[in-house]
Formats: sequence, structure tokens, C-alpha cells
Amino acid sequence: HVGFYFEAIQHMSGSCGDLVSYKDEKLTNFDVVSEIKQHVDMHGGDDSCCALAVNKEKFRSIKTKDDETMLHGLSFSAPKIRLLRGLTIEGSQAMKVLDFAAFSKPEFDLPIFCANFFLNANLSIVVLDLNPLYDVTIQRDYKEKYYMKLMSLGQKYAELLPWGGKITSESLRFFSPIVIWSMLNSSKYKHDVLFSAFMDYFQTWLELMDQAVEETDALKILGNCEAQHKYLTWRAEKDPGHPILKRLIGEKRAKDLLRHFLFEGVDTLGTRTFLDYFPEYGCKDGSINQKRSIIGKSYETRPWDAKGKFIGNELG
Ligand code: BLA
Repeated sequence: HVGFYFEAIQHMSGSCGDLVSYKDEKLTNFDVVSEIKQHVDMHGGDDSCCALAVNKEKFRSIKTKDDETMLHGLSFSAPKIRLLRGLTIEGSQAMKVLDFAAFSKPEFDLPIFCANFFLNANLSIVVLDLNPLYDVTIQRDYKEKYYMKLMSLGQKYAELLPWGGKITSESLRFFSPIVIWSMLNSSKYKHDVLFSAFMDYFQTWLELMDQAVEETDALKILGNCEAQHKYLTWRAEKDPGHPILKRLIGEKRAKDLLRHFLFEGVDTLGTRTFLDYFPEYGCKDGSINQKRSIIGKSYETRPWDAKGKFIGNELG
């Protein structure tokens, strides 16, 4: 499977222009769709092949209010993957975005693949990670299981894509010891490095996925389901991209995109609400505090050492 997913994603990220260009190919999401259809036709009925479901038409290309910028969304599912989706925003020279994520089915406790690149003329904001399903500062066994053998991958880009500075403590909880969190001056060279990191991390996630063994313990499956739901609930409410999405396509369509495409599962994988998970955001009148962070920013430098030990100081 791995080779095929990899190819699909290369094309998908290729559609984000020079943000993550691939061999100068500029394929559109429609090319990807037809390619995947061909692949499925070729292997139709064979269980060992990934069964892909392409998402609803309405998210495939969305025109924005400024008539210049386009949003393109694509999503798939496969035997071990609940949702693999990517959103690209491009058009105006001023801004390019790739928001790409992959979630396993709850029978697997795989980390969540997360690539978020926001680029404007001067600045690139980068988050690339295998987001842990369980808080790695608390759940040591989860950290051992997935991250200890990946620490060299985390080190590989530590110099070229350096720590991006203080970050909200709330976000950090969702990051792993190998997270790439960076703010770069936009340049071709940096984007090549970024593309290479993206491929390395995605390849790693695919390998973990291939090796993953299905969980049969109902309680553990429920735990995985809830952990994914908590993550989705967080991002559907507090992701830093929301204000831009609302500005581009309006509040109603942005909400639809968030809940039914980007963080699909937020309304189905669990019943707890944002305030159930994050009661510290509760206002006296029962509404959700609009601030993105309650604790504030911290962690001036990478809060993990080369061995994956947490060395962060909340006050740092
Ligand atoms: C900034 N995006 C950020 C920052 C992070 C992330 C950590 C730095 C600002 C901060 O929060 O301190 C990304 N945060 C994440 C991710 C997780 C998290 C991936 O907690 C996962 C748990 N970003 C997008 C999209 C857009 C976008 C779709 O993904 C635009 C449509 C924009 N991200 C964006 C912008 C900023 C940003 C404009 C800088 C502005 C700001 O800090 O508010």
C-alpha cells in the first residue's frame, strides 16, 4: 500500500505550487481523483488494495469571496485509515496553505499525521508532526511505543527547520518529541527542505500504519476513539487557521468545512463537548472563551532533548 499512498500524496501536495512542489509537477486535485479511480478500477475487488472513498463533491473546489483564491479539498479512506485529507489554499500570491492530516481507524492507536504549512511572501509557518494520540509527557508507554525509535528523524531537521519560538502550552500538549515547529523566511531552499521533511515524516507514518496490528480489546478501541475525538474537538474549535477560513468563505461555509471535512468525525466519534474536554475555557454564561490560549505562550526552545525526554519548563 505504502507506495501507492505515497504517490497520491506527492501529487496532492504538488497542487500547492512552490510551497511543496514535486518535480515541478503541477497536478490539480482532479488529476489525483482520476488517478485514484484508475488505481481502484485496476485492483477492484482485491481486498489487499486500499479502498478509497473520495470525499463529497462540495469540498473539492471552493471559490472564495475574493474570487481569486481557491480552496481544494480531497479525502480518502482505506482499510486502516479512517480519514486522510488535504486542503490547499492558493491563488493570490500573498498566501499559500497546505493543511494535511491522516487519522487511523480507532482499532489502531497510531499517531495522527499532521502537516500544516502557511506561507506568505515573507514568512512560512510550519507544523509537521506525528501528533500523539495520548499525551506523551504523561503516557510513557505510548511514547516508548512510537517515538523512541524515531528520535533520529526528529534530529535530522532540527538545524534546518529550527524551533519557531514560544508556542501556546495548549498546542504543545498535542505535539510529539519529534515535532517540527518552525517559522522560516520564505525561500526556495527552505521549501525544498520542508518538502523533504514532509516526505520523510509521511513515509514514516505510512510505515507505522503498515505495521500496525488491529486492537481487539473493546476498551482500548474506545480509548483510541475518544482520544481522536478530543483532538478533533480541539482543532475544530481552536485551530489558528479559522479566522482566515472565515474571512475567505464566510462563517457558515467555514464551519461546514471544519466539521465535515477537515475535522470530520468531531460530530460522530464521541458525544463529549469542547467544554467537557477543556473546561478551563468555560465562561460564566456557559459559552466558550474565544481566546485561543488560557495558559499563554511558553517554550522558547525545543522542550525535548535528543533522547525525547521532556525538559520544558512551563514558565520558560
Ligand atoms: C499559526 N498554526 C499557527 C501556529 C501553530 C499552528 C502552532 C503558531 C501560532 C500559535 O498557536 O502559537 C498550527 N496548532 C497548529 C497545529 C496544531 C496546533 C497544526 O495546536 C495541532 C494540534 N493554518 C492552517 C490553515 C491556515 C493557517 C488552514 O492550518 C489558514 C487558512 C493559518 N496558522 C495560520 C496563521 C497563523 C498560524 C495565519 C499565524 C497567526 C496566528 O498565530 O494567529
